[in-house]
Amino acid sequence: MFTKVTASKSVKADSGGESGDDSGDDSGDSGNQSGTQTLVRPKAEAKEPSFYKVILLNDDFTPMDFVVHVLQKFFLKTMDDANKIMMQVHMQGSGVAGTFTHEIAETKVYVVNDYARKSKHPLKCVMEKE
Ligand code: TYC
Repeated sequence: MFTKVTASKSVKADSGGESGDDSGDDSGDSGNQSGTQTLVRPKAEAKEPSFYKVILLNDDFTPMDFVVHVLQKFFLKTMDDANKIMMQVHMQGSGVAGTFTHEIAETKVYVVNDYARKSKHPLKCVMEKE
């Protein structure tokens, strides 16, 4: 992919009346009668997004049912998958609820922590680069 850059040699903004390079100039320096030059430079390639794990942390007080409910409500897990993830967190201390781009992971962390806090449970959710 290339970007067209027009660089003016003079301070004059427009010599008037000319649109496009119809000067018949095949010299290769891309010059024309208006004193402008068209430079072509490679455009920066689009970067692939990084992914982030959204992780639930264990605690001693949040009810298991609430964690299962959170996994279904915010991570669209089936009852079966939600139970497996909840038990993984309960037994191992943490577990992955899902993997997302940075902005989505940040939003999931925010809404889950906010929901837990408003429900008066200490459940915590964090994100970690994959
Ligand atoms: N350990 C909690 C209990 O025994 C259950 C629990 C599971 C809490 C997962 C948080 O992310 C969590 N009630």
